[in-house]
Amino acid sequence: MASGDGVSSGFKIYALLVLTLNATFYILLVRFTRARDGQQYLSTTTVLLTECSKLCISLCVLMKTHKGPVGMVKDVYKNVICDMQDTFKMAVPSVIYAIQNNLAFYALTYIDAATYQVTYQLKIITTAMFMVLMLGKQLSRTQWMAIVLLFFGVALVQLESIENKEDPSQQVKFDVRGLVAILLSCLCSGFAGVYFEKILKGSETSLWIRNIQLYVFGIASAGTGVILKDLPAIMSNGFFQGYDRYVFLIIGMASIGGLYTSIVVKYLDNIIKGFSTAISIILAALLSVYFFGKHFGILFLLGTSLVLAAVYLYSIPKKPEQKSSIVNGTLMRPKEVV
Ligand code: NCC
Repeated sequence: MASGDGVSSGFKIYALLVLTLNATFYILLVRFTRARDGQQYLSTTTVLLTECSKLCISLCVLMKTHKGPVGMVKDVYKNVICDMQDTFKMAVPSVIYAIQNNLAFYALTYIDAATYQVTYQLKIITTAMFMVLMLGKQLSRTQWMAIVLLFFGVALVQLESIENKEDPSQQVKFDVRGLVAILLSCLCSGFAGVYFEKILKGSETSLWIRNIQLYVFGIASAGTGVILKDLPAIMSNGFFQGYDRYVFLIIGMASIGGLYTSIVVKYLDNIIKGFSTAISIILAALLSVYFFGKHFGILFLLGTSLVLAAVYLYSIPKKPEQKSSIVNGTLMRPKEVV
């Protein structure tokens, strides 16, 4: 892996590993808390607390970079408060991410973790779509083929989930509301991810300043979500209703996942982020067997294999354009050149 950006390949692999493992356990944990009986916590409040925690962590990292609070305050004042026009660029992805983060909780109330994780890979398609539309990225024929393969893989997994629904012993939950939520979530993830990458890589502004800008608006959008959706419930049962150590763990993991997402997008890109989460499909599937007693049939395995094959095909780098050469005065086609 190229390392002309000041960080080692080891660090990039480490960041991808944290992202993947964290996402795997995060989805399992959200699914576990949404599937259990008892008073349910409000997902809007966890999204809001996650934004607050990411803002605090980003400020701490910036403080460490500046070796003290004075440099950090100056940096934030100059780049976040004085340059409001620039700061406002992050309002768009923050609103989209707030919607997406809430959709994840909604979806995981209706479908199981492994199916969610596999279906959510559709975001590779939406990300590719937005890469083409917003960054002018060109995709090779193999890469488009990979996208079609991905469709088939995901369709197979869904087929099995729908079949399993008839068998109560399998305890697989699949509800069309969950599917719609995932599809919307994929659009949000693709758009917001590519938008963030475009802004981040299109200017000199540091990652942590960009994150602070994003999380300031994230708090505002998540706060609006809390008021619009759950104000009456909070008035009657409190902000922290249904909270226990697992919910706090979810907030911690969501913060780690978000911050590492930003690191991976900065030093790699959105597509590689997609590969790393694809690995978590396999882990989530294996762990679902252990935690939820889920059984997988041939369709699930086939679908998952197709999805992974598609992810692999998509990652094959485009061949550099081969030029014809003149050898001994004869024009040779690329294959003929020795
Ligand atoms: O869906 P995904 O990420 O694209 O969502 C990105 C998450 O990162 C946060 N973010 C993004 C940029 C930035 N500068 N700071 C951030 O905090 C956004 O708020 C958003 O939550 C993935 O690629 O699949 C990934 O998936 C999520 C999560 O599993 C799904 O969104 C669940 O539906 C992962 N998050 C966690 O594991 C907590 C993320 O790490 C990878």
